[in-house]
Amino acid sequence: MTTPSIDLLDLDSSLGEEDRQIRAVVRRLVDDRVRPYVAEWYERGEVPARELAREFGKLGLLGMHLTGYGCAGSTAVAYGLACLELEAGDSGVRSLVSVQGSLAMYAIWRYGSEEQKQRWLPPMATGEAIGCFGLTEPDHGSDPASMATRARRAGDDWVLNGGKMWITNAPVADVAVIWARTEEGVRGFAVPMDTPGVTTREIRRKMSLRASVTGEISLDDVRLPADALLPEAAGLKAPLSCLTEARYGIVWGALGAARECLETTLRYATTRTQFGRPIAGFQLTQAKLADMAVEWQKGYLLALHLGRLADAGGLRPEQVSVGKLNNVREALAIARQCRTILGANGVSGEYPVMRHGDNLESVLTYEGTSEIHQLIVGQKLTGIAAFT
Ligand code: TGC
Ligand code: FAD
Repeated sequence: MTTPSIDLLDLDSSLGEEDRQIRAVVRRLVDDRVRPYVAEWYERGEVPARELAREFGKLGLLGMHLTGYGCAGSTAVAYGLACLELEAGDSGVRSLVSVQGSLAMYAIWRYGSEEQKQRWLPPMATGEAIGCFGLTEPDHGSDPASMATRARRAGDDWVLNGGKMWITNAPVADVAVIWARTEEGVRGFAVPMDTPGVTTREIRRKMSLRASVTGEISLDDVRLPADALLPEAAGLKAPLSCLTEARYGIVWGALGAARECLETTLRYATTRTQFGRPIAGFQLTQAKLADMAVEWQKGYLLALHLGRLADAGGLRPEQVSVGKLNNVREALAIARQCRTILGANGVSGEYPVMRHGDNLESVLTYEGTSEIHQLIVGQKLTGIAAFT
């Protein structure tokens, strides 16, 4: 059965040919390599991250919006569409790609030395090497300025001590971009994960993002050569600028999770009968479907607008916050509402809706909680920072 389109405003018609082609390729990849397996990965809490990274690398999805060093140099809109399609499969799969490309690779690409770029970016673009991004700590999440991880100079070397928590890809990573406090303020380091003193432990029993590998990183007298320092990254502004990149991908990704929920629900509601008629024929169901489709379209318009601002070189961090706040919040509301329409089947892993809803709980929290994004927008509106 064909799914009715939720693109009521024909927004797709404004996409360029290349953007559509990239979207079609990613959609096919998700159909072949994610959709048939993801419920099982989710249930087991395991995902073949290395295998997937290589497949994504083959298609040029890793760091696809970056230029040089084996990266595809695509438009921001194309990168967004790729995130949407990946997250229609599962938020964890999109996370694998956005942490690799927008956080770890972007940090090295933007702030690294030429040697660091040559060493890490080509194998990361192919998926041979996996990266992670360590900003959050057990006691410092929303407020990374208070981080406790320290880096001190020891001759020409650096010695790192501390710990990072909730780090996507950490247990499977070859390199971690670690942010630490030094005497000169916050600095970033490209830390090979096999450096003595680096240990990682997987975080199990997550009830969300189960098809994503998350871990803790301990740094115990980790001695690094001087060239591990990202020379151009000085101050908290550097990691925060990486977050802007990844948050942009989430603006789009959340729409993918919501689209999957909505399309599943439309198919379900038009075939499931109660009281002698399809449940889609009840006014209460149609009101829910209409409201969700309207919100989805508004989110898509917003993502397209932000993408076009980015492609024109003028996207500001607080504009990305507007997108992340709105699209994740609405995607979660859509997932919850869709679940009601599926009745008992809504809680079954046979359907993707509850998995997406559970995933979106993490998406609402990571990359800046919804409250943090409200405060970023509030600060822009009022000129008053209300974080402390
Ligand atoms: P504040 O004084 O506001 O800013 C310090 C400097 O940074 C600049 N800045 C930014 N630059 C680029 N992009 C941004 N988003 C920026 N936000 C701030 C700012 O202009 C300033 O520059 P300068 O030149 O004046 O020095 O810093 P603050 O300490 O008051 O913090 C502000 C706050 C709360 C907004 C920030 O700390 C924050 O965003 N907190 C949330 C933390 C967070 O989002 N962590 C995410 C960790 S990574 C992750 O979750 C990955 S999930 C996996 C996946 O993506 O799939
Ligand atoms: P807290 O900061 O303790 O916040 C708890 C609550 O208090 C929230 O509701 C928050 O909004 C609220 N709050 C905090 N401060 C304020 C304030 N000033 N005003 C109002 N309310 C406030 N981090 C990484 O560095 N790299 C990763 O790869 C990564 N991957 C992740 C993967 C998953 C699955 C998850 C769940 C998290 C990941 N994170 C990662 C961590 C994530 O970025 C943090 O969880 C997030 O920034 C929030 O920090 P916290 O969990 O410590 O919550």
